[in-house]
Amino acid sequence: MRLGQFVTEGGRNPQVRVWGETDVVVVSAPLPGVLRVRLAPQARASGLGFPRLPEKRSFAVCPDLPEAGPLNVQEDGETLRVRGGGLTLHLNRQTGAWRVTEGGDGHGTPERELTSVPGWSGEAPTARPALDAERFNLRRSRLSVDAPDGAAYLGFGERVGPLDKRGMVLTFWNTDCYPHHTDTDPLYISVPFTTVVQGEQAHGLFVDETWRMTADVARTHPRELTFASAGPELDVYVLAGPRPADVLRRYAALTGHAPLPPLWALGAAQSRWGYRTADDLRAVIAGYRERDLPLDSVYIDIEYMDAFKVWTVNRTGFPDLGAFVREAAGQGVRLVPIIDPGIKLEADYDVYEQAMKNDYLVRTARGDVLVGEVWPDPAVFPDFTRPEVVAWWAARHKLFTDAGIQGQWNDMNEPACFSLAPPRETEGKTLPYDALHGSRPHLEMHNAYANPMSQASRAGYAKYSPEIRPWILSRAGYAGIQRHATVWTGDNTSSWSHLALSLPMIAGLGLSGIPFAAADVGGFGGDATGELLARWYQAAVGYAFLRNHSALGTADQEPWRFGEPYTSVIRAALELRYRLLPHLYTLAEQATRTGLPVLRPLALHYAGDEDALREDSQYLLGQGLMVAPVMAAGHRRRQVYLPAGRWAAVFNLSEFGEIHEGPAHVTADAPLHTLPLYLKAGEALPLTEPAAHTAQARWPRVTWLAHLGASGFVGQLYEDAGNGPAEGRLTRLIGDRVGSALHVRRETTGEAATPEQREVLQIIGLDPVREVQGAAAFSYEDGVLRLTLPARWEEVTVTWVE
Ligand code: MIG
Repeated sequence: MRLGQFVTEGGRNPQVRVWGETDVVVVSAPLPGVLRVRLAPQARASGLGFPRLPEKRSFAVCPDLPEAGPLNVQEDGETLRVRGGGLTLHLNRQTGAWRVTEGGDGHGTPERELTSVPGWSGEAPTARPALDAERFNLRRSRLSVDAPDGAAYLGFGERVGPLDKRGMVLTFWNTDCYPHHTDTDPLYISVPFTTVVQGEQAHGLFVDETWRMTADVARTHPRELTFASAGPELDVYVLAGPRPADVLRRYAALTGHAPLPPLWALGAAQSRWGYRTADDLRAVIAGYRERDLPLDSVYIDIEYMDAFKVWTVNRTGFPDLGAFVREAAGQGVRLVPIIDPGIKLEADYDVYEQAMKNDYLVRTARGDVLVGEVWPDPAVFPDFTRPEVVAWWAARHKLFTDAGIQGQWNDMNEPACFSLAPPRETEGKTLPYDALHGSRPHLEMHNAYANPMSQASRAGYAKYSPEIRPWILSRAGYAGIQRHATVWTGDNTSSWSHLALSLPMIAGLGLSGIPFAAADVGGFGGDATGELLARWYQAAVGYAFLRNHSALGTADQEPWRFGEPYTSVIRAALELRYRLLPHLYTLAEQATRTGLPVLRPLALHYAGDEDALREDSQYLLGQGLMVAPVMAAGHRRRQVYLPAGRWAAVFNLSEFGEIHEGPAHVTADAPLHTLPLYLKAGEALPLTEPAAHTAQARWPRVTWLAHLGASGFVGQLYEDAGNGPAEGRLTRLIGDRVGSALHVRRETTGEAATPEQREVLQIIGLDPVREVQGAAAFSYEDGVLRLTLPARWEEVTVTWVE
């Protein structure tokens, strides 16, 4: 028998441990609807402490989870049944095969299988520690999971290609790759988590291993998903649905909710690798302001440093950083400097000296400090996997907080390394598999590297600027990165294919538990055109954040660089973004509680609809606003898919047109200045007026745009100071439809309403109005009712002619 014995242990965190001659399985129920199955094949030979497994330090799972749930164990011949968190593991002790089911607990719910694992295996480590990268066994532990016909596999982190990853072989190895293409794998971020959708039902599968890993998603074997890890274990979490949104909610509870970004970070941002001095940045800010283009932040790339030495500022370009931060703030603009992990190896450079003295650096397998090349050359690498290094790095942020900086971007944290001294081959431009983080090989720690680096950034701001809400952007990451940072999709190019690719990439990150993600608007590498940039700004209206960025040596790409009509089209897209901010900020706040991303693939809300499931050229903002950008040169119309429900065309949020009955494929007319948008019946969106930059997320003017549904509509608005603690008020706008009358009221929780707030309510989908009670003024034109609401209004009633 492969797994003969078992024992239930652990007071606070119950677990069932099962073992045989060589293998160990540990089962627990960390959260309701989540079962953890830790598999350690060949545990005896791996020296893992057989038949017990050592405590695991996860970079993904929240360190402060509540106590795990109780477990109930039943022996049934060779099958062991472990029930916990509402799920049941059925483990065949003869073969090691297992399944996880839900229901069937005698409470009337039929048993339903979530996942089935016919096999898992491992190989004992090689006798001698390998010095040569080629001798690492990259497929040391393997797990095969049944992949039923028709099941779709969403998520899996940062990937190109379609939303459904079925038929792809994915590698988990964070890679600085430039340029990437529509079939490049891997990229910068590794999240071994997928939501499996079968018909109406979904469940999640998360393999919490930072070791280099691959997932063969039913490619080699059409009905088998196979994970192969270079590590000794497979730490598997099965997450219940039933809907994709439930899977994401559970995954967020397990790996952490993203903190709320400050409002300014959601406004327009301008960046370029090539702005060298404070004067360059002044000119950029002036360029925006002169042309009445909204702008909230400017990013500062590596040239602000002194010889690419992190935590230094070159005094020629930036004679007084603090003064410049204040000057920009006076124009409503925040500065966001870059930080790279590589430290220049240079005598008397204090960052290097401290790191050397305290033994904070990554070492070679032979024990020397590892020396590579990044922008600083030669460069050494902090070992962020150790807490003392995180604390030290956090303290360095004082350079920024003293200057009044409130956000930064952590780049090159895969970590990227251009070459090694002495030269060696590596997989991707990074450190060798056998480099050492303390006693752990890089092969194990590589994918984790960016998480503690961004954790350090967050800790730095928390310590030195506790009153502000920091904005941390990271290029690389592992599962759980959302607790520490937001991410961007790295070095894309100024091409139509990359514009289109940005949507499934961002949506896929959202489906991987990272709700705040965006691509560089206009494209990083190569030269943009006016049309591309204009269409990109339109498509990006619902990116979680909106940063125009481009590479050194490429054509200028600020919004005005291509002249008219492009500048005006881009201004209109930016104004649309600012009008949408109350809705986007409300979605952002929801993301911090539900794990649902800001930019949502249709799959999230219409998983049972085959057309919606794989649609990746459109997205939803919330449940009810469909965004269908034009993403091809010269195109002036496009096909749009509208799932079940009624959808009103609300192009540019100002041109109200036809109402469509979904599911339907419709054609949208979209000349250059038009972004096709559709609002679902039953939804109300909070909007405001455009502004030069953001202020507080307490909007002096709110326009609710509602589409009347069969039972009325509902809208939500979250408001707070836009910075500092995320404590604000939530307003629900409720329209109840009773016959040919509509009663509108609002419910507010949290702090009192801003007295000077002025609200307007626009309602689409009404028949000619007969009477309005409770509004200060109203008009009815072309099927749109516009109501001006009096201060402190309580209820408005509309009746109409049926
Ligand atoms: O090797 O800092 O993805 O956004 O402008 C390139 C220069 C390093 C890569 C980042 C990009 C940034 C660039 N960096």
